[in-house]
Order: sequence, then structure tokens, then C-alpha cells
Amino acid sequence: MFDKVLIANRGEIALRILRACRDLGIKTVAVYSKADESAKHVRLADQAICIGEGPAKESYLKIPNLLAAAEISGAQAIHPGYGFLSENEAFAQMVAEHDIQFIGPDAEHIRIMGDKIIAKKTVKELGIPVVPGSEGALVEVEDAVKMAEKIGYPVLIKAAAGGGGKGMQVARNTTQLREVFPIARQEAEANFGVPDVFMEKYLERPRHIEIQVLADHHGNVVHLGERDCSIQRRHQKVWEEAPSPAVTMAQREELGEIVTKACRGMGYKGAGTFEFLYEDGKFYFIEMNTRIQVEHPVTELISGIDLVAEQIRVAQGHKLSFSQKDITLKGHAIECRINAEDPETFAPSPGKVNVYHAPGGPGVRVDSALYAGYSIPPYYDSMVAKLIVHGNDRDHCLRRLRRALSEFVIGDIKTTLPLHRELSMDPDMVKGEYSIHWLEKWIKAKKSSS
Ligand code: MV4
Repeated sequence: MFDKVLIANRGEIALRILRACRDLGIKTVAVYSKADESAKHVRLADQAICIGEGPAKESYLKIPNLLAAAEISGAQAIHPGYGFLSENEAFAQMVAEHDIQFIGPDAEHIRIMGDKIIAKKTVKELGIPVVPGSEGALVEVEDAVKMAEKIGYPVLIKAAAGGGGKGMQVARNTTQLREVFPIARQEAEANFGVPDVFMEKYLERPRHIEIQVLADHHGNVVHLGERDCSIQRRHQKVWEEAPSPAVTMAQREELGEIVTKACRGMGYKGAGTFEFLYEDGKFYFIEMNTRIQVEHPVTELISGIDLVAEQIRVAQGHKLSFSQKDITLKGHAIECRINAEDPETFAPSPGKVNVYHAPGGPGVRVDSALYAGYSIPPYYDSMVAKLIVHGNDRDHCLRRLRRALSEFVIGDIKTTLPLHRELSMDPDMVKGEYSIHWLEKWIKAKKSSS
């Protein structure tokens, strides 16, 4: 049905989408900035169109340039990948208005999930458990104080237009709340142009667990289990795994049923992720992502399902070729995000990759657009490779991970490979005992002991 798909992204995900298209017999159109002339996705695509200068605002984020590239090339669909325009309602809408298929949900669902207050209200009404808190936006500080007394301290003030942790403020008592409430509103306005904030009970030591869903255009929805993404630094995920060491089969099945029912209830289409905080055996929805995520491969390795190919298939109007009972999650998978950064200071370290040796062998997958001789441009995200490893169980997976990490060579730039080698040997990580705060504490402890 699609003869040609335009890939509105760069780096490893552009390559990942290109590979899914090839497997489906679909031609690809790459777009690229002037800083990406020698990028691998440009070299491998059937066709490539330059859409502007290095900075993303002048290329990958320029909607008219992308629409023009789609028109010129005759692509019938656009895959947005993650980041950039992937969760931009206006882009999804304009693509549809140009009679091009957006490979993702309807603009309507992007809009709903983009506003954290509306998202929470929507999913709560569909039966998903949410964090206790304010129903709508809080405007007056006195209303915030009353709400905090109702739900109990500590509380967290979040921006409605936020996500990714920007503009959050914790308050442990009324004095603190009166102090941080106006700051939260100012920051929300400054960061997102909308001052709306809401309140939630602050969970002290949760895990971050997300559930992958896949929905076709005919009301069929499946879930593919969870990913544990608790290992993060400054809201950037560092290590993700599936299944979560903390989730039982019964919990997985129950939550899976709840989220798939919610998807059917709202007519959701495509791939999606429900994000939860997990504490003391209970799940609390926080956000929904309406895109393919960086960490999707861990789910692919335990389910055997090609999520990107399925995104494209359902966008073509095909029915899901499997139902929930056909899905069995097998073994364990871990993903390490390898960034071009100093492993101690996390300062970005772009530059020329003179040496590149990727690991291989049973259970090892590397998603990366790197090659020997490539120069990493300074304009974009510092993630340069994902190492994803699969094993029969978590211990087997960890042994394969250590094997793969020991083979991986990326030189002469600095990368976070040494950090991952340490993490893969850490006793807490080996036990799977960690919360969203574990990595930041570990980094701090390491610094003070050196
Ligand atoms: C929370 C929370 C504790 N309690 N909500 C941060 C990003 C945004 N998506 C939601 N976030 C959080 N919401 C309540 N009620 C703690 C966080 C949080 C966090 C969540 C997931 C992954 C990493 C995090 C790091 C710091 C704080």
C-alpha cells in the first residue's frame, strides 16, 4: 500500500525505520540537515533530501520543509521517529491535511496526551489508576494549600504542558508550598508558554515502569508488557530492561488489561506507552507517550515483534496479525544507552569516531548510525548507540551484557561505555533493586569517594 515512506528523523532511529521499511518492501526517503550530509541514514536511503542547516530548528523541526520533501518525493507516509516532531499535534494535523499518512496516532490523541491534566483526566475516566492529586489546574495558592491538606504532604507541583520533569517543585509543608507554587507557575509559563500547574502526592522512592501498547485502526489493541526505566540521570534514561525485576505476572496481566481497555475506549491507534510510577506494590499513571520510544527494542527482543514494522502496517490500515493470546514474552532484555559524553562529568564529547568495533554474537543487538570515520555533529542529542542484549533470564542477560560491553570499542571520543561496564557489575543492579533515584545517588557516592 505504501510505496514510499519519508523518515522525518536522523541517527539510529532513522536507520531503524529504514530497516523496517526495507523488510516490508517499502522505499525510503531520508531527510537531512547540512550537518548530516555524511550520515548513515542518508547513505542507505533510496532517496535523500536536504531540508536545511545544522540546528534542528532550521531543519528537522521545519514543518514546511518536511511537507515539501514529502510532496517532491511522492512519499505516501511520514514516520516521525522519536523527539523532533514526533509528538507535535500541528505536524500530525498538517501531514493528514496533505493526504499523507502520519505513522502515529491521530493529532487528537497527541493533543490529549500533550496536556498532562487532560491526559490524566482522560485515562482516569477510562479506569487507569492515577496519582492522587488535583483534578484540574490550580491557579490560586490558597487552593493549592487546601488541596495539599487534603492529599497530605509531601506534594509535587507539575506543569500541565510539561513532561520530562521540567518545572516540577516538591513541597513538604505549607510554608514550602506557598514559596514554590508561584515559582512553578512562572517556570511553566517561561518553559511552555502556559502557566497551568497541577498537584500530585509526591512519591518518594518509586520505580518508573511503562507499558507498551499497539493498536490497529479496527479497534484491536494488545499490550507487550512493561519496561523498567528507573535507571536515569536528570530525566535521561540510561538503562532500560524488560520485564521489570519488580513486576509479577499477575500485575502485568492486570495492568495490561486495564491499558488495552483504555486504548479501545479512546480509539487510540498505533504504538503507545503508558508511563507509571510504581511504589509499594501499586501503579500510578503519570503520562502517555504517543510515539515509538528509544527503548522499544527491549520489548522487541522479549516479544519477537517488530514494533516499527507494526506501526507502519497499522498505519496502512492492516489489522494486527496477532491477538493478546498469541503474545508470549520470553526471557529478559536490557538496553544500555551509549552517549558521546565524558563518563564522569557527562559533558558532551562530539567529534570523529576513528575506531568502531560493535559487539555481536547470540542475543546481542546494536542500534547505531555510527561507523569508523564518522564525525558526530555537535547539534543533536549525545546518544550515539544502543546496546540491547537478550538472555533466557536476567542473570543470563547480564552475563551477555558484560560480554558485549567488553567487546564494544568506540574511539577516540569519550563515551558512557565505562559507566555501563560498572553498572553491569554493581550488586544492586545485579539484584535489580533500584528506584528512580538510584543512579544519581550512585554517581554522587562515586564522586565523593574518588
Ligand atoms: C512524579 C514523581 C514523584 N511523585 N510524580 C518526572 C518526570 C515526569 N515524567 C514525572 N516525574 C516524576 N513524577 C509524583 N507524584 C517523580 C518523578 C520523577 C521521575 C519520574 C520518572 C523517571 C525519573 C524521575 C526522576 C525524578 C522525578
